[in-house]
Amino acid sequence: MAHYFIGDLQGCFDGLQQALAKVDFNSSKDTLWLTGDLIARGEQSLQTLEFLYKNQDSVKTVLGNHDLHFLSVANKIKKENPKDLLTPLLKSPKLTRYIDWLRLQPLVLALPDNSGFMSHAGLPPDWQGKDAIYWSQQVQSILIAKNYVDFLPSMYGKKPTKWHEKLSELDKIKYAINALTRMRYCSLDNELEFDTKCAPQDLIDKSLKPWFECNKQRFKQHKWIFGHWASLMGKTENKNIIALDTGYVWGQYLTIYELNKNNYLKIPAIKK
Ligand SMILES: [Mn+2]
Repeated sequence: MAHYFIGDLQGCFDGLQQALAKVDFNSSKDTLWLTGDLIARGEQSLQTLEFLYKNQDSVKTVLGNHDLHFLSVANKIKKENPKDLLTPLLKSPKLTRYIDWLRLQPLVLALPDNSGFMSHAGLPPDWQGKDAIYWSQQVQSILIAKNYVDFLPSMYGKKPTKWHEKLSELDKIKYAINALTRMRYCSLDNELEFDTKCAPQDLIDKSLKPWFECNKQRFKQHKWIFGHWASLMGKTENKNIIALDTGYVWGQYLTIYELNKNNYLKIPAIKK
C-alpha cells in the first residue's frame, strides 16, 4: 500500500500515465496524491479529469488556482484564458460531473500517519497546519453548496494580504484561498505576495522570503507537500518542504514522491 505524490499535472495525461506505469501503480491498494492544478495549460485536460474521475477511489487531490478558475470559466463567470487549452473539456457532455467532482475537493489534506499536510501553494506565515485544515473546510463547504456559483466572483483579487482575527468572514475566506492556492513569497511583516514567480536565488527584492522560510519551526516536525511553484524545480533546502511542481507542462519533468520510502522519481517531458 504505497502513497505516491505527483505535482501539477496541468492536463498532461500522457505524463501521468507514464508516471503510474513507472511505479507500477495498483489502484486497488495504492493511493495517488495530487497537489492540484490538475488541468489547464496542457493539451489533455479532458483525458486527465476523465481518468481521475474514474479512479477517484484511489485519488486524493487538493484544488489549485487553475482548478478554481476552471469552475468560474465553466460557469461563465470568467472568460477562458487564451493560454489555457480547456475547450475539449468545456465541450464534454460529462462536464457537469467533472465540475461536481472537482468542487468536492479540499484545499488542504492531512498526510497519512500525522506526518504533515499537502496544499497547492503553501502555509501562510500566521497559520499552523490545523488552521489550514479548518479554513480548507470552510471553503469546501461553500463549494459543495448548491449556490456555490454565487461565491465564485468574490474569490478574485489579492486582498487581504495579511491575516487578522478581525477580518470579515468573506475576507478570511479570500485570504485562505489566496494563501493556499496562489502564494509563493511573503514580506518581512508576513504579508502575502503574489506577483513574484522566480526561484529564491533569482530574487531581486531581498525583502521577500519564500512562505516556507517564514516561522520555519512549524516544519520541524511536519512535512508540507505542495506544487504551484515550478521555478523552484523541487529545491527548498528543507527535507520537510517537498516541492513537486517541476514544470512538466513547460518541458521539464514530472516528480513522483513516494511518502513511505521518502523516494523521488522523475519522468522527463517528451520533447516536441
Ligand atoms: Mn498554481
